Amino acid sequence: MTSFDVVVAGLGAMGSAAAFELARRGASVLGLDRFAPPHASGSSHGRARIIREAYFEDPLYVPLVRRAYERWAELERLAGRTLLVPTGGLMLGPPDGVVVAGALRSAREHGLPHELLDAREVHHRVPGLRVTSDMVGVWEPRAGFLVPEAVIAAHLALAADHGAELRVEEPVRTWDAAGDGVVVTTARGTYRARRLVLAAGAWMSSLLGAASPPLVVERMVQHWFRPARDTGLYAPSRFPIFLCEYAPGRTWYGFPDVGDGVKVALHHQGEPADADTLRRTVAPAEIAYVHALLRTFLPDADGAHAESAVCMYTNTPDEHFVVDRHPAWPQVIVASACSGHGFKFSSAIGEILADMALGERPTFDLAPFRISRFAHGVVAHEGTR
Ligand code: PYC
Repeated sequence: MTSFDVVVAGLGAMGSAAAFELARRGASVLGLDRFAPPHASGSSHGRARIIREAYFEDPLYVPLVRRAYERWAELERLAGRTLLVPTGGLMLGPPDGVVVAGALRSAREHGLPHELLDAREVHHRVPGLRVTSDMVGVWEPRAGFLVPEAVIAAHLALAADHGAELRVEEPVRTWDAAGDGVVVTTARGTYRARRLVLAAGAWMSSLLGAASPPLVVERMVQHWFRPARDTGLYAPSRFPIFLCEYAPGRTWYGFPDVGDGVKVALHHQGEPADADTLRRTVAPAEIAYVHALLRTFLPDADGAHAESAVCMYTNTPDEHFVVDRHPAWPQVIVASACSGHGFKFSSAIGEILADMALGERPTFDLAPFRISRFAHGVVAHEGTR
């Protein structure tokens, strides 16, 4: 049986970053994935993922995203290509809404550069965008987007350069704690390791069994539209990433046109799904719904529908991450760092996972991300059998 220091199960956003960081630190690493990443069957495709700093979800993410920015810059240097496109960002909605009030709180608590704009000022700053007069916008200059497929490819290429063995189209079937290590079984082999990092995204519950936090996979649809006229209003130099709370509890988001159309999507509001039976077709009504939002908020982008792509969020009940050791087996590290807002952090989470796997103390307080906060979902078990 081949032995490794660490097996990483799942080579998407988090797993690829962890595999790179572990291999770079000299660990022997086996990375396993059910597909051949980067791929379009999980949670990290779509050519653009938001990065932003005035984090409306909770100020606790600000130090983490700051570290992620440092790591993205390093990854760009190592990969020799652009992976993060700065555009600035607008967090839009009513002044007392979740998005605007939350972004302001994070910006103020962490002294982040930002501006609060009224609806007229939003349109003046970004002529491609119109918000209703009851809305305001928090402008943050460091926001932008990451190119997820290129990021994952870069992490994997660098992991391989540092000696990681990456086995694709080889899903983990079972894992079992063995002494203070683990034995991992796939259709093609059985591997022993000192540590196991589970970063399986929408497949996480099946790998954790009864010990899983209560994760709900949500079907999400990304759409691309061709601006009706060539106004230049949606070029990355003139149009930032945005998140907009357009009704209480309802948010959508978007990106500039980098040549394939303006990309927009609803944030949550998707149907519960199963990763293996995900509905990948997109109904005309889903496209019509987004067309209506474009007509109101980005009228000059409301042209022909070009493309849609289905992906998945893996949500915890409080939408905060799980980054922790398995409750029964500390040699198993669980990273479900998603709930639809995880990608931007993956460079920093990879570093944290490497720290945990190699017995080093992570620099971040991981208490908010403990599995035990969902006490009823935590049951010690004998691996996956
Ligand atoms: O994390 O900024 C984000 C985001 C917006 C929509 C999906 N994720």
